Amino acid sequence: MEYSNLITKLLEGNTRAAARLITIVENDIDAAETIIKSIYKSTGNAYILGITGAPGSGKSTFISTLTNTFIEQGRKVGIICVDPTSPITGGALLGDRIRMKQYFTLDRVFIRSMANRGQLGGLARATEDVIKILDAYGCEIIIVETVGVGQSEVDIFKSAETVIVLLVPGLGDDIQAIKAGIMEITDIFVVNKMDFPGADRKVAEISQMLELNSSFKYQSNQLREEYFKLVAWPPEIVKVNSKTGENFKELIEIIKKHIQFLEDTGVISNYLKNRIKSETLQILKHKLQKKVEDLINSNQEKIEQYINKVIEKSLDPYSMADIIIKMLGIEK
Ligand SMILES: Nc1nc2c(ncn2[C@@H]2O[C@H](COP(=O)(O)OP(=O)(O)OP(=O)(O)O)[C@@H](O)[C@H]2O)c(=O)[nH]1
Ligand SMILES: [Mg+2]
Repeated sequence: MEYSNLITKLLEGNTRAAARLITIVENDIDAAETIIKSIYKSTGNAYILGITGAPGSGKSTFISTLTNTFIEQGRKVGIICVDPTSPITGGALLGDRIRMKQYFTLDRVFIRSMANRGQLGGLARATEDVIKILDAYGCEIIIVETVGVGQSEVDIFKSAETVIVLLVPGLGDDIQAIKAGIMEITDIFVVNKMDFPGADRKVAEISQMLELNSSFKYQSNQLREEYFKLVAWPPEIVKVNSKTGENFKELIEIIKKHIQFLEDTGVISNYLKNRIKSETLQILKHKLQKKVEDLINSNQEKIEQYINKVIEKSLDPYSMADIIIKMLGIEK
């Protein structure tokens, strides 16, 4: 098989092979299919941590410090920086790569930036595939960072076992901004820059918001619960200083506690089911769309005739769609 050499090297923990394969799955969905099929059995060992926060909230600094802690524990860490807002890998992320460069020499951290280059099958699909490659490569912890807060994060974080949102002391604007979507899947709220004035007030604000939204505590992780009626995890709040590492011990304890919770309650296997379900749906959508496009391209004359019939009103678009579905060999 075309990629078997690279895959063998990947499974041996070869960094270059991981980088090459990631580039391939990002750019070629057919190749992605071949690659993921053959590495799938070697995946499922990584713990995935999703991290988001407004620009400037300190995500890069926070991730650096957190990664350092994991490395000290002897872990191998993968970091995927996803930017759904940028059509190309932006300067900020490149800057991050340079700032984080110290890790490259350690051979224990693999950093990759991904932007929304209109990936076939979507950015979430590409991210899922990159996660699997890093998992097979031997990363025990995979950190997925996204910029900003919105629906795209919710899709990207579908695979994350723990979701962390970074907020900073000051006006409550960032709280308002995260209310839509991401809120329901947040497991840990981190008030970063605790050395700034107002950190405690921010903690209180978050706590108030969680309580005000009366049923929130019981509805947390709602998006994941929808199908599986999971036991709710009341979100934790912790303040840290990412520059000095202050309170990271506490943070690590909370992360451990969350992992323990997921395992004790069996929630973790529900996450996996949910993830497989949504991932398969995405793949199906893409495959069916491609099949339809291929069919239309190779039956242009016939399609033209049907279009004319619709114009003449002897056919309507719904019936035409049914005919195409029949042509695909799928019964309605
Ligand atoms: N005082 C203080 N400064 C911090 C802390 N964490 C981050 N910073 C500073 O905040 C600024 C922004 O930090 P970044 O880590 O680049 O933030 P970011 O969220 O990655 O920013 P973007 O990538 O632009 O979205 C930098 O100047 C950091 O040094 C902290 O805990 N305390
Ligand atoms: Mg950054």
